[in-house]
Amino acid sequence: MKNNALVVVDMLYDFIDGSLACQNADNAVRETLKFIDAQTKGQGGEDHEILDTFPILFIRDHHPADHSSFAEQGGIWPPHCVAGTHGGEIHKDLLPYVREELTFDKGCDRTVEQYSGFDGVNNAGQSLGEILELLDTSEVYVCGIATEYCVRNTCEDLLKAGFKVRLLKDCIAYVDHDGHLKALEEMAAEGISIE
Ligand code: VGL
Ligand code: ZN
Repeated sequence: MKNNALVVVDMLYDFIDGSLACQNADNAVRETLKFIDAQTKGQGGEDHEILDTFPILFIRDHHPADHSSFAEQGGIWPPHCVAGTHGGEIHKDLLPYVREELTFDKGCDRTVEQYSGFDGVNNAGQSLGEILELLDTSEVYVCGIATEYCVRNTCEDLLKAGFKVRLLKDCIAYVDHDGHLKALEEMAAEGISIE
């Protein structure tokens, strides 16, 4: 049997309405919830029971307060998604679907920038790729923030690892609209399915 999963990239408050608020973020969260709902149709039961048949994996940008990507340290971004702050938390409407072992943190090392969810690890030190293999996943839906950075890098690494990647275009937010469109075009050319 073919197993599907959903990877939700960085749907965190700093990217939604915080220091690095992205365009279309509120809408992307709403559309993601609709997509998850559509997967549960006919199943009945509680929200979290969907996870037994359709795993949902969450990526979190999770920086120390002095991360090298921050402007104060010579980086290109305002401070964002600092571990332990509200800005680094997953949007509350998605929390019913969050499981600790399916949550992967990246950018935790001060000196390293990590845009790809593939670099994230869960609290047991397991990587996203490792867990997708364990779940016997072949097709991965991707949504989240931001198209040009973490969404793109995550999709490309998933593709390289051999997964069929289906990017949900209504469920993503972006830093710049033109950059978003260009990234979608380039990802489509690479073999990522834009849906
Ligand atoms: C991201 C900028 C800085 C992202 C993360 O999630 O796309 N962008 N850190
Ligand atoms: Zn970051």
